[in-house]
Amino acid sequence: MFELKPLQYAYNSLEPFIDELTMKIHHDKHHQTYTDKLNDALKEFPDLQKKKAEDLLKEINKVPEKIRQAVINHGGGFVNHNFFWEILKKDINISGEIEKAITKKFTSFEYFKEQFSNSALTLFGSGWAWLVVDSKGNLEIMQTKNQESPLSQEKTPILGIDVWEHSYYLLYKNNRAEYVKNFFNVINWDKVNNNYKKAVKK
Ligand code: MN3
Repeated sequence: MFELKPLQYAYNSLEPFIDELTMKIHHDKHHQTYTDKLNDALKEFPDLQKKKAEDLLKEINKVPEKIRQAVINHGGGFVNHNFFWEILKKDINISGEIEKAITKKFTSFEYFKEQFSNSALTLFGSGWAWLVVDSKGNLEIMQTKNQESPLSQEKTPILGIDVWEHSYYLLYKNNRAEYVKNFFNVINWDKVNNNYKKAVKK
């Protein structure tokens, strides 16, 4: 059985950029539903229940066809949100190896910001924009639809933004651009830096 971990910080700690009610509904309701539905999908598959959810997504083609789409959707939702809560924190400036790597790859932080924001804004419908490390250790910006995970494409996410409307609609209404702009105030760059170091060490 997969379990929803409590949020490791107060629901209001990302205000004014992400509001308390959005965090409550997003974590306690949406993330809980992905967790429940993942467990539901795996009900008849005790051997799969023992695996790490990340590993199910990495080897998605080994998941029986009957439940594969459910694992993509709800396993993805479970894993993506676990990841998302951890990369959020206010007042953390970019530094360390990730800063060097971003500057090297994108020529400047500002240009990276523009490219990442553009990716988040041009994603049609529901999904995510990501900064990932590919199998050769290179940084790359990518999008995924719905709850699809970069892990299923041999990419390791190190930063991601949820652009489903449930992640911003209460505070920003239809204004995804404002949400994306403010997202840069709540990136936990220390965590992203750790994610990066782990991903390139593999
Ligand atoms: Mn979400």
